Amino acid sequence: MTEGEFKIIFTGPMGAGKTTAITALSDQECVSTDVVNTDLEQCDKALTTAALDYGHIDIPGASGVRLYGTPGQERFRFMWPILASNAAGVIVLLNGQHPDLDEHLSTFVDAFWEGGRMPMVIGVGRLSDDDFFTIDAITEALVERNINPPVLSVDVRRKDDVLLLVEALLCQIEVNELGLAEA
Ligand SMILES: Nc1nc2c(ncn2[C@@H]2O[C@H](COP(=O)(O)OP(=O)(O)OP(=O)(O)O)[C@@H](O)[C@H]2O)c(=O)[nH]1
Ligand SMILES: [Mg+2]
Repeated sequence: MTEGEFKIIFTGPMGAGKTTAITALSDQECVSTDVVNTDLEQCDKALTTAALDYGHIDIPGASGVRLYGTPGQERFRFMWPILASNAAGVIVLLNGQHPDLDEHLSTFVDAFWEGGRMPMVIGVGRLSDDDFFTIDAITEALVERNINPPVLSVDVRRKDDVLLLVEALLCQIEVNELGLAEA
């Protein structure tokens, strides 16, 4: 990694849009490891990530940010800690319309939260403009766990939406660093 650069992770269940988000945001050609999706029951789409996604952005006034996407499928779960190693923060993407939304939230928060050490932002996709209920329900579920990462609605196909998630995460990273410095 070039000095001053840091890495952030996009994670979440299959089809939440990790590959789409990194592709929308990256200012370099992305590396993708998508293969044919044989698990159409879990998510009806042609391809699925087998190892990782990789992209990169320059943030004005800050250093470069390396963007890594995890696979969503549990069978590639062994990649999650490998990718999370040395990460500055994690963006959990969820499909707000999925019937297993609660389970997805628990699975990915538990896997990446690291007892509060990992700065985190939750991005919820596929919500209608007037769906405040889902964001509230997710926020409440997180409060019940005594954690309060920002929860934002996102369309992963829109670069500006994804950039907002990254900026929110950069704020969380800064807050964490200040907290550590004061501790
Ligand atoms: N119509 C619609 N499609 C969406 C929306 N958000 C995401 N998508 C689509 O959902 C799909 C998400 O696929 P991927 O980006 O491959 O998802 P992933 O999270 O990388 O999935 P895995 O690698 O399999 O874990 C893409 O085809 C997106 O275009 C939305 O709000 N509306
Ligand atoms: Mg993917």
